[in-house]
Amino acid sequence: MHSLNSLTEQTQYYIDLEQKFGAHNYHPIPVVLNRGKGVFVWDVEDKKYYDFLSGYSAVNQGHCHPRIIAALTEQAQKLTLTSRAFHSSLLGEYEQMITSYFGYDKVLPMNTGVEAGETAIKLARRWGYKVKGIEANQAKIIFATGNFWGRTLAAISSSTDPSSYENFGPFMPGFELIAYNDLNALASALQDKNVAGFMFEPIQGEAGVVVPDEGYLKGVRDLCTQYNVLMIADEIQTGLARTGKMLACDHENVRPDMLILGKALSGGVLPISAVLADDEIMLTIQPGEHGSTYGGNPLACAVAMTALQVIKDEKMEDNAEAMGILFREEIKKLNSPFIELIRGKGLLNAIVMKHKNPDASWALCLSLKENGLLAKPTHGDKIRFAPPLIINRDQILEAVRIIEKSLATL
Ligand code: IF1
Repeated sequence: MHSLNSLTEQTQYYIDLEQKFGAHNYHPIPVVLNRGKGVFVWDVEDKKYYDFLSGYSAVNQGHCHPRIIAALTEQAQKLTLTSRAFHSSLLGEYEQMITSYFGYDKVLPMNTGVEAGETAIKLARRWGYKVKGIEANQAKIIFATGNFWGRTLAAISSSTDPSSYENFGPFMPGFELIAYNDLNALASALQDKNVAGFMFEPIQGEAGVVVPDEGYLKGVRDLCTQYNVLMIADEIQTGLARTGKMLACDHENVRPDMLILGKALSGGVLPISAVLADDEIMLTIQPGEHGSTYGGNPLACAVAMTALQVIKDEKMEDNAEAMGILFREEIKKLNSPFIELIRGKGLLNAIVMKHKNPDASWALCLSLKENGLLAKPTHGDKIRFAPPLIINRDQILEAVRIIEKSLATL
């Protein structure tokens, strides 16, 4: 735990407000931010930090990317929401752009990541009944242990993390769990004719950046094809150049039947998510059978089109690949007795701490904050390091120096 009295009264003032008037559903690092630009954020004391969390990969393009902010502010003066009761001039153009960008027939626009996950499950069930011929209300979706795809009752029904599901039951039926990175487990689960889909993360983010073996994604693709089960890739955290390719699935050249995007689809500006699929799946939902108030709103369309364009224009995939290799190499060179290992792809990395003290990762993150870098532990002994994809070589090297300095305080 941090010693509160060491925080300045400004920071303390804002933390106290949240403590008094906000739900206590988070335990943040004790820093109060009020400005962001590129790879940096500033706190209320005007102290500057490297952001190595990037809004959990929502800020891949960097904080307040000028082109994305320009798209936001320009569209905000014109038209922000029509609802889907009417057409808008931006929705069709956005749909055309994102479907050709990723190579799918159609897109269903939603807002948060978990809504997109729910949408994908509804589409998979509907496809299961209408196309695969599964008996009514018998459709099953397979998930991997250690998954995280949000906080709704359906999402926590597939969770293996007690802090996600405990005392929130009863749970959604028709969900089954298998071990992650285990093709035998998947093959046996898919024997069941009632299975409509396998929904998984190509790299598990919340679980602590768990990278499956080479060949896992290809194996999933082949098994789903063989057993006529939809391969549903949740790329909300791994997509949009984060892992050094536009999609994590691109590392093995596999094309999921359904692609789920969120987070950086807006560059961290507002919640935008999407499910992409071909007609056989997408058209199993007809008018009036699914939607949302803000899904596909003109403001989101303008922001998302620019957020997608800048990823390509600024070659963020290549930079993420190169800077990720540099980061992992430099961390390994530290040879720290407190680091068990570092793992990841592109700029989605995590260190696994080796320390008898369970609070070591929290203490390290507090020290990193003192030294000008923001990161947060995930699941105890792992610390995710995921800066915006625009970070350059000098900034990576400076960040590693900060990490080295903080490790020395343990
Ligand atoms: C929070 C975790 C990460 C996601 C994947 C769907 C969603 C997420 C792969 C749902 C959201 C966020 C939620 C956020 C912290 C962050 C997170 F720690 F919670 F698990 F990244 F690992 N699929 N992940 O990672 O998207 O509905 O939130 O827009 O504070 O809960 P959402």
